[in-house]
Amino acid sequence: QAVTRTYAVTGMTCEHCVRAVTDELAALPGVREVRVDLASGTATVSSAEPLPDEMVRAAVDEAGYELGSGV
Ligand code: 9UX
Repeated sequence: QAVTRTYAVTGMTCEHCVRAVTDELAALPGVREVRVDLASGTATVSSAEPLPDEMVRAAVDEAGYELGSGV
């Protein structure tokens, strides 16, 4: 069954930011669904298997933003 986790993402200020983060996270292996919310600064990712934190961090960094601590 899928694993769903919500991450804090800092630095997003517009819908283009949201798109960039969404696209990077969606490209990770086994990802089924990504929902990035600008207002709360969160990204919720559903994946077939748990994603290593460093993989998620690298994807958010690649998009130009930063993974925050906690949810
Ligand atoms: Mo959202 Mo534009 O950061 O640089 S305001 S993409």
